[in-house]
Order: sequence, then C-alpha cells, then structure tokens
Amino acid sequence: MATKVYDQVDNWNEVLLVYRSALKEVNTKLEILNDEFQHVHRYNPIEHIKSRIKTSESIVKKLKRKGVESTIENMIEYVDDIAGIRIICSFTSDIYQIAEMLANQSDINVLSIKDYIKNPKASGYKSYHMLITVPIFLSDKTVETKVEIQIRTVAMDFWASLEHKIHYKFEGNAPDHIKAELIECARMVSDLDDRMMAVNEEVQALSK
Ligand code: 0O2
Repeated sequence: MATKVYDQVDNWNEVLLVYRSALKEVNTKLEILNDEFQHVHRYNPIEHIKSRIKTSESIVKKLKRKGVESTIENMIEYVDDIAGIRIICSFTSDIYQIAEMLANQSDINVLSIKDYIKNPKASGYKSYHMLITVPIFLSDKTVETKVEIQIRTVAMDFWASLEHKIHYKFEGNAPDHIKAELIECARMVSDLDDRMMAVNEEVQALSK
C-alpha cells in the first residue's frame, strides 16, 4: 500500500514537472515575441504575464464538478488549465496579434479558442482563451502538454479580478444589485478599451 501511494506521488510529481516545463516554454516564446515586437515596432504589446500551476485542491474540485473520479489520468484528460498563463495587454488589438503570432508557431497546436471578447459571458466577463499543446522533450519521450492561455487588456483584468473575488465571497450567489453593477462596470470597461485604442491609433498615425 505504502509503495502504491509513493508511486502515485512520484507519478504526480513527474506530471507537474512536465506542466512546469510547458509554462517555461510558452513564457519564453512570449518573451521572444515581445522583444521582437519592441525591436520592429518600438512598442511592447505585452504589459505583463502571470503563470501558475493549478493547486491540487482546485484540480480535485474541478473533477468533482465534472463528475469524474480523481485519478492522475483524469486530471490530464479533463482539466485543461493545470498549466495556465495570463497575458495582460494594453489594447484589444494586441490580444488578437499575440494570439495569431502564437498560433502560427509550428510546434504549437491550438485545440480550442473561446473568444469572450466578441461573445462576453452573461456575467460581463471578457477575455480571449486559447487551449494549446506544446511539445515537451524529455530524455525518453515527447509529451504534448496542454496550456490554457488567457489574453486580456489591463482593464478587463481589473474587472475579472474583482468579479472573481466577489464570486468566491458569495459562493457564486452575489446579490442582484452587485451583479447588475458588475455588468455596468463591464460595459464601461469595454467603452474605455475602445476609446483608449482609438486614441492610441490616432497618435500612432500622427507619429508616422
Ligand atoms: P480559476 O480559479 O480562475 O482557475 P472548464 O471549467 O475550464 O473546463 P469552462 O468553465 O467552460 O470550462 O472554461 P472557461 O469558460 O474557458 O473558463 C476558464 C477560466 O476562465 C476560469 O477558470 C476563470 O479563470 C476564467 N473565467 C471564466 N468565466 C469567468 C467569469 O465569469 N469571471 C471571472 N472572473 N473569470 C472567469 P476557473 O477554473 O473557473 O477558475
């Protein structure tokens, strides 16, 4: 029994090593793209990047929600965001450029895209989600590893952080007036993003 538990822990540590490596790979790709963009256009599309490995508690919670047993195989198959990267940009146009630059890389395989910018959630949530795989080359095998990438503007991120805190505080049942206020704030965030992008485009055109 003790050996079995040890094996499970050992296997899980190897799985985590692969996911951590995937985060490193994608982070390096993003840094290179940002540096090249700065070199060519004298401009950084990426404000900052956050990456994380999902905690085992959250992974188990997600599997329970999906009605699936908590095994390592199920974690890999059913939890798409064990490795997650959030890219924060200044402008909405940057989001689509970064997504396209990543998707065009030959070793990246795009599994799915959820465009919550063009189709915001009922909560008001806006963000661009890409589920990709990236190859991780180990000593004896190559593992195509899933990474969930969320790309959003600074303003969308500000909104999502507060909404996330409120969602957890009220366990998903926030009072109606707070939900309504968040939807109104999301509308203001969209308006702000559109206006900031328009100002930036005008300034860019002038400096040409
Ligand atoms: P956490 O704590 O951020 O990790 P999935 O559950 O991933 O199998 P789903 O729910 O269709 O399938 O995925 P989706 O819609 O792409 O959402 C995944 C992640 O997007 C969430 O992860 C959140 O990080 C974020 N997200 C989605 N909807 C909202 C929202 O209404 N508000 C905020 N603030 N964030 C949102 P987790 O695992 O749910 O949570």
